[in-house]
Amino acid sequence: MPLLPSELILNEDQSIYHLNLHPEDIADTIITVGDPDRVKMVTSYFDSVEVKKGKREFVTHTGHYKGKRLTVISTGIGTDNIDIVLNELDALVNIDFKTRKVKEELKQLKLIRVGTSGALQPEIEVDTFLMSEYAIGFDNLLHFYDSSHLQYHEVQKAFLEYTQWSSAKSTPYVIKADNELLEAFASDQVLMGVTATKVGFYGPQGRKLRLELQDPDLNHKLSSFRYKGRMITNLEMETSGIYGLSRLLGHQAVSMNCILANRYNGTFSENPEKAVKKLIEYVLEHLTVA
Ligand code: R1P
Repeated sequence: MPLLPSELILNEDQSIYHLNLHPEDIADTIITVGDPDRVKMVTSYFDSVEVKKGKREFVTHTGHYKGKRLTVISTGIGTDNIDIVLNELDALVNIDFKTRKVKEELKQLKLIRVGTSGALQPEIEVDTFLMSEYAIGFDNLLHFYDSSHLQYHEVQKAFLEYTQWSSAKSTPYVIKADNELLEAFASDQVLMGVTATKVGFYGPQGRKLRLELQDPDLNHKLSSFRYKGRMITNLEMETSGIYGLSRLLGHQAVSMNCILANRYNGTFSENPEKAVKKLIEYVLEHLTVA
């Protein structure tokens, strides 16, 4: 059955609804960034940029870096946007827009998130590069998909018990990064961690400006939780959605975080732009071999 116009939405020029892209606009290797301005920061290192498109917070550039075709796309903030970006990127490669049917031969994309993040452990210094081996999702995105087979239920159970989790919030889920990409981006310059993905920047990440928090001790519970020698290392807002949907759709994904804040001891990077640029350079160098 062809996908109905209300389900697979195409613009008048046959580009995909939110991303405003045609299938030929994207490469098989895609860097995702949160901030639309970070797209040009990445492609400023490219030899050439052939595609520059955008709509809303979704800015896309495709070009070549050292002979490799790469796409850089901004997702904006949050896993609700990740739902749109991952489904539409997948549709661009795996759905035939003319017949509106899923292709028989599916393509696998490589997705590398280059984002910023806050550390939860006292010893993780600002400006550190941290690669998310696992994501623990405090968003509810994956619960809307048939995804129970992907989740690490034992860790989830241990976490719920340890934190005495209030069920009024969503149930956290745990997903692993792609092993091949973890290997490709690992080095002694990168710390391996477990990333907590949150649905907000303030309350959900334990920041109190004027509003009282439901659980003021939450960040402490997160940082003191241990499971088989692993600990939750950092907070951000997209990784669990990227890992979960990539696994379900058959794509490879890894999340690289530049630690700008340390939430445990209250410090913030003195030169965040420089730190992010260094992570971009690191990722680009490792991509040419990935
Ligand atoms: C919050 O300031 C934003 O920064 C982090 C969070 O995940 C959230 O998107 O990542 P980016 O710098 O990639 O946007």
